[in-house]
Amino acid sequence: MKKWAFGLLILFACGERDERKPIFYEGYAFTENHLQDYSTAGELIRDFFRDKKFKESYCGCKISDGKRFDPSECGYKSKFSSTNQNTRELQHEHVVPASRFGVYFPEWQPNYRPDCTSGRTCTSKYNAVYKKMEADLWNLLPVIGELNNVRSDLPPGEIPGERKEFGDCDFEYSATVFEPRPAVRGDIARIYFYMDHKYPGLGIVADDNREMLQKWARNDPVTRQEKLLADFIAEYQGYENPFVSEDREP
Ligand SMILES: [Ca+2]
Repeated sequence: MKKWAFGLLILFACGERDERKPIFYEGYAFTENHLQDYSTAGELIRDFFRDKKFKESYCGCKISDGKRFDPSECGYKSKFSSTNQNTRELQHEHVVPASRFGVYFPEWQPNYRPDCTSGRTCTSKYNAVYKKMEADLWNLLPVIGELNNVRSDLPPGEIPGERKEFGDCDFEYSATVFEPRPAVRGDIARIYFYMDHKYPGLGIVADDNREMLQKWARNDPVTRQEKLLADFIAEYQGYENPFVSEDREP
């Protein structure tokens, strides 16, 4: 092949690849400290909660050692199984579900590569930007494993009535939304506003949830636990969530 023709071919191939490349994340900036691994992020959050006598988010149960919680005072009872490990374990919930931003990556699409078993594993394996988004400490809260499973990818919302299915724990869910207890609604709203601000173009906060999240943030101002966690994350990751630190009106 002639040199110029080869060059043209390369140019064409690059041009074609550029066209297919998703542009939504090109402007996303990460600090040097930003983790690239979700499990390390979870461990860091777990370390933060060790020995602080803080509360897990969905039921307000006291966290005993970063990995477990004490169900005696918060009234949580498992719905699905008392022998299920997840009912006793604390996990680190993506407040904005990973699928909420993951679906925008080409690697998330079915059959992206033959070695991929799911969109999530594939995107974690092949997309460095996604990995960082998934490991963003600002998006993690400690919650009871069972409720993490139940919440799954449901968006936050309000459910009429008070149908409690986990003992006295004020956590409700339907086929379309989950409703957290009032004391953590502001925390969740401020995380949604952070994620929308940090990763624009994905509609994380949009017309259908903006007003409710603004109301949640107003009615549940920043508390000591939320502030201390924010200080820890800001020091580690290198920047603040302005909706927590500056009390910025979302
Ligand atoms: Ca709160």
